[in-house]
Amino acid sequence: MHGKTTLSDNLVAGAGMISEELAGQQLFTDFDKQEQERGITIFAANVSMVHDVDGDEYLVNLIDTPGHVDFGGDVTRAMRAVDGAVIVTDAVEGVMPQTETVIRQALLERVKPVLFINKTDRLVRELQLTPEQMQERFVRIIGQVNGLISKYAETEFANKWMVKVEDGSVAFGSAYRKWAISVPYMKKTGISFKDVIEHTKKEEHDELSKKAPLHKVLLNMVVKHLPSPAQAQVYRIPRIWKGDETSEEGQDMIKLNEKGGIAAVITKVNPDPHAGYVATARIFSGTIKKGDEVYLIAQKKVQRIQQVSIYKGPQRVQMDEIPAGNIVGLVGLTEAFSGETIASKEIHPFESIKHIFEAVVTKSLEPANPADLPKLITFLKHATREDPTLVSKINENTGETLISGLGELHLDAKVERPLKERGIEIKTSLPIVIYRETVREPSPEVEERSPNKHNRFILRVEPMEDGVHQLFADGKIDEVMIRKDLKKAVTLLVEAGMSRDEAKKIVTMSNNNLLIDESKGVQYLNETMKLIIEAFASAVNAGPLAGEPCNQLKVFITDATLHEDNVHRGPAQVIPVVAQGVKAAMMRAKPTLLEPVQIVRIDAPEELVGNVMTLIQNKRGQILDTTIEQGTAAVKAKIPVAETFGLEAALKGNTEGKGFYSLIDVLFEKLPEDLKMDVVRKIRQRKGLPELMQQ
Ligand SMILES: Nc1nc2c(ncn2[C@@H]2O[C@H](COP(=O)(O)OP(=O)(O)O)[C@@H](O)[C@H]2O)c(=O)[nH]1
Ligand SMILES: [Mg+2]
Repeated sequence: MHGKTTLSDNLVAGAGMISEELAGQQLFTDFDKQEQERGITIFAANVSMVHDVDGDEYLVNLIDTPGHVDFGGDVTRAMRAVDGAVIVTDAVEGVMPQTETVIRQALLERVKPVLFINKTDRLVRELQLTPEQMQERFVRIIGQVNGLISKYAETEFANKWMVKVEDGSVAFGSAYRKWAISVPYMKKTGISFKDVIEHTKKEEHDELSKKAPLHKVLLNMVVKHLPSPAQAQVYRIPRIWKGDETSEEGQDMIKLNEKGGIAAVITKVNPDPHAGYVATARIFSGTIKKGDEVYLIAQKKVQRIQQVSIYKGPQRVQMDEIPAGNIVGLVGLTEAFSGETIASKEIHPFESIKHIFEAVVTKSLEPANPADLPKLITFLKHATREDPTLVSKINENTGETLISGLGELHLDAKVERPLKERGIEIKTSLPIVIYRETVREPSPEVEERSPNKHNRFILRVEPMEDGVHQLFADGKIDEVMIRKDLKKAVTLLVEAGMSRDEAKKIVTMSNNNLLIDESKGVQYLNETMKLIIEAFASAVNAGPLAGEPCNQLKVFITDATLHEDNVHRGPAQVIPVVAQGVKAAMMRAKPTLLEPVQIVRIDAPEELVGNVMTLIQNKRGQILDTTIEQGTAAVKAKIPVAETFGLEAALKGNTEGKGFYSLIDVLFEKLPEDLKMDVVRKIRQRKGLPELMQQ
């Protein structure tokens, strides 16, 4: 709501794609019906346009991204496709939790930020600030943004990517009134803050936007401060691609070689009534031509590209070929999914595009008419392919279809509403919380024997060190690193508090749980390890308490005796046995549940802050911090996700409709022990599992 789409309108109008008059009202990039009805951006929208800046022509590939935290997945994927980001903040509301999340997302992808302080007209008209007060406010917002850049940027970028008024990497203006200024532009044209305030007070918006047209000022800033693909790929490729940089394909991408082999990342997949599916991709090397055959690396498939196009918002313009550095629309890649790497030969895949927040809100879906089940399943398959922050799961035991997302709005906009539009009537449950199972203390060793009595496994479990868990939660270590570069992982793990001896014995990780082999000299263990890994993965996928995914566990293989003949130690003799062993060990290690909690910021009029506090306490929440500024209270609080359903409505009710909340972070914390057994019983009931025997 800070004005990103209105701002995009100005650029689109500046490129002659919509009329100047309609800019700021048409909201060209919010072309989806749902977006127009809800008045928010739900889907990232692409527009390629040519701009003349000081006599030179520039091709700008713009992506207007959603702002609502529930659609954050689209922002994360868009960041992979671009090299620069214009951070838009409302001059009145200032830096909000969403601004922090977007800056974090950009810097994770080494995308350089510049800052546009929008809705400056409100400072004049609503707050009636003097030029000095306006500048004070700008300095504060810029300070907060630079604080976030230094918090999330890597050392080598932190300083040089700070935004500064003097060099024009900050601009101020009004996307709605179509004007903007920056220090370099003020120096060049002589226009001043005083002029701006005068024109705004007299509602001479057209005069002002003629003197300081937003698209011109903003593009000057973009062209001067944001890198071209050639400049950006030098440092972005080593971050997002972990293949051999000295290889031919590595060099082609680092040098943006348009004549090199094709290498690109799919950042979005959209159903299209005419073309079937259109995959949006950022090309990092080579030139994609109509008719090219490309490898879909993760899926080990080859597909032919039938159409190559650039985006003009809702429309696509077909081209014969498009070179590296651009964002394209490709038809023909029916098997592609968001995050897939495509290339003209087998190459190391790009890093997976990981969203900052996990899907923590779940609903079970059931077709009103059972005959629609296949349609529902097909729809969910497509929906999760388009948006990987949606996770769908079918419970084998009950056939229950579960869909998880970042929030209620996410599930409504991307699942429930589109199903309705397709005439697939469904019954949905109330939102369900997915917990995590873990242990509070080390277990004793447990022994499990295979049904044929020929094999014996000794296992034990321990809670993971907090520091180690944080490494996984921050995405600093993942399964690929454990598999491909354990040496590097060991260094990080030891720094985070794990013993070197233990770290070196890690076999694999799954769901932020570790399998560690501390056995010595067990014959045939290596050749049985594949089955043990499968058993471990299935055990941590559904814990013993309530069948919820496990987390923050260390599982140890302490010893084993295995039959010399692998006929007697097949999958049936190993997998269920080891899985049972893990669960038995967990049950003897004070098993407990972790619940997802949200760190939120609640903004409300100062005089109603008491109501907000009461509401938080009634929701088993914890107040972390409260700041009061100019009559507005901002309360930072921690609230269990289980208590956030209906929070929006309760907050509106408690604050005469003036309060609103935004998400800062999502994490998992131990559920209070006195609530545990009641929650376990309810989950088991829902899943149709028998009562848990008393511990
Ligand atoms: N006063 C004022 N309102 C604006 C300005 N820019 C956008 N808006 C309004 O803010 C609301 C949200 O704008 P939108 O572009 O959809 O925000 P987005 O969610 O960031 O894309 C709309 O009602 C706009 O008309 C501005 O510069 N001044
Ligand atoms: Mg928008």
